[in-house]
Formats: sequence, C-alpha cells, structure tokens
Amino acid sequence: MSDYPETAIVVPCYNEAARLDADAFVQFAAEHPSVRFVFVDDGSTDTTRETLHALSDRLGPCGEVLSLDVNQGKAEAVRCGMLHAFDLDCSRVGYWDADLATPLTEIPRFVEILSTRSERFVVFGARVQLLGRRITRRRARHYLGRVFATAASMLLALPVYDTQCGAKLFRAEPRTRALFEAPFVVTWTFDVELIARLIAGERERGGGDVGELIYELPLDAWRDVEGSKVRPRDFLRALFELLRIRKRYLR
Ligand SMILES: Nc1nc2c(ncn2[C@@H]2O[C@H](COP(=O)(O)OP(=O)(O)O)[C@@H](O)[C@H]2O)c(=O)[nH]1
Ligand SMILES: [Mg+2]
Repeated sequence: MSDYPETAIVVPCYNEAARLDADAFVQFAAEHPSVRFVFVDDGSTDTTRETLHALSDRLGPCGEVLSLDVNQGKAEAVRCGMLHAFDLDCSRVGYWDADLATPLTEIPRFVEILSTRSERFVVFGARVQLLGRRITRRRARHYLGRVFATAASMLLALPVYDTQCGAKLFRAEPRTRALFEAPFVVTWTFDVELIARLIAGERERGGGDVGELIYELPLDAWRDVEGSKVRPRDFLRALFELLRIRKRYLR
C-alpha cells in the first residue's frame, strides 16, 4: 500500500464540540485507512479545537487539524481545507459536514463512482426520498431547499437536483483544484459558485457539457441533525447570492 492516503475528506467545523461524533470517525477510519480526514476548526469559540485535536490523536495518520484563528465561514474553511488536501497527493478530495447528516458509510460509494467512471470529475450527494432509502428532512427545510435548488438549476441552466448537500468528492486534478484557488464571492451558496466556476472554465477552454463531468449520487441515508446554524433568513440571503453568482460568472 502507498504511504499516501487515497482520499482526503475536509470537515469544516464551527462550534461543533457538542455535535461531533468522534467514535463514528474512529470506527470508519479503522475500516478505511486509505481515507484521511482534514478537520478545519474555523475559529470556534467553544472547545471544538481541543475536541478535534483529541480526535486527530485517536485517528493517527488518518486525521489532522487545520486551525483558522478567526471565524471565516464554511465556504472559506472548506476552501482552505481543500487547498491543503489537494497538496496531500491523494487521488480524490472532498468535503463532508461535521454533523454527519450524510453518514461516513457513504464515502466508499462516492469513491466507487470516481473509480469506475473515468469521465466524471465530481460526485455530489443528492438527497432524494425514494423507497428503500433513509432520507429524513424536516418538511419546511425540504420545501425551502427545493425552491432554492430549482432556482439554482435554472440559473446554471443545468438539471442539477441538489446543489446544497454537504457531501462532495472531487477527482484530484489541476482542473478541480483550480475551482478552489480564488476566495468565493458568496458564503452560503459556494457549492453553486463551484458549479458556475466549472461552467465558466469549460467555456473558456472550449470544453463540453458540465453535466457530463458531475455525477449526482442519490444517498442511501441522510438526516437533518439538530443544531444547524442555518436560519430561515439565510434562505433569502441565498437567493440574493445566486444573483451575485450570475453577475460574476454567467453573463
Ligand atoms: N467553517 C465553518 N463551518 C460552518 C459554519 N457554520 C456551519 N459550518 C459547518 O458547516 C457544516 C454544516 O453546518 P450546519 O449548521 O449543520 O448546516 P446545515 O446542515 O446546512 O443546516 C458543519 O460542518 C458546520 O460545522 C461557519 O461559520 N464556519
Ligand atoms: Mg447540518
């Protein structure tokens, strides 16, 4: 086996001390030593930093902590973590919400898609309620989320179903690293901005349909975890952010 992890997963953490399920990470890492977790403490004001260092000690080579002194927001925390992760010489890098709304057991399914479909660069988790799956979302969040996702899909002129799921995996290539090089112009909707960057980049290099590069994977399990920091007013803010994305990338 190589000395390098094959997959790096960035976990943005802001005041997650109470929610973080350390045992779930330890158990997953014991079964999947080729995955390395990069936890980003985003200037938390609780004991997240200590919690993450204790967890990373338990994970050994499968875990590390990056610390941002001042809270920068999820988008910037993910971006810093991803740039670091791209430098680890992995074949795949991604990000995953700390509350494990998407369970870690989905990671191998994401890896499998990138391993078997060479034309795909990106895998997005998609929260689709189907028989035989365990997708539990609060009704209000679900419907607001569907309105947002539909608006995002229209803006991007791309039939993407779920831009906002917090579980995504990228093939580690200069083309995907480039998506994270500049700071995002939005905060809540940076996943949409990533797609807009991909579209703008493909247009520039005369590439094809971005829909051929992304694979949306319907999750087997997803649940709303208590303690979300997203508030109803953020929904309106997210819609305004879409306009900013259009102005910046899609005119
Ligand atoms: N770095 C950073 N991460 C954040 C911030 N707010 C939320 N997050 C992280 O983003 C992820 C999702 O947050 P959550 O509050 O569960 O949002 P929701 O699942 O969209 O309702 C978690 O990993 C959080 O720790 C923030 O201000 N900074
Ligand atoms: Mg959550």
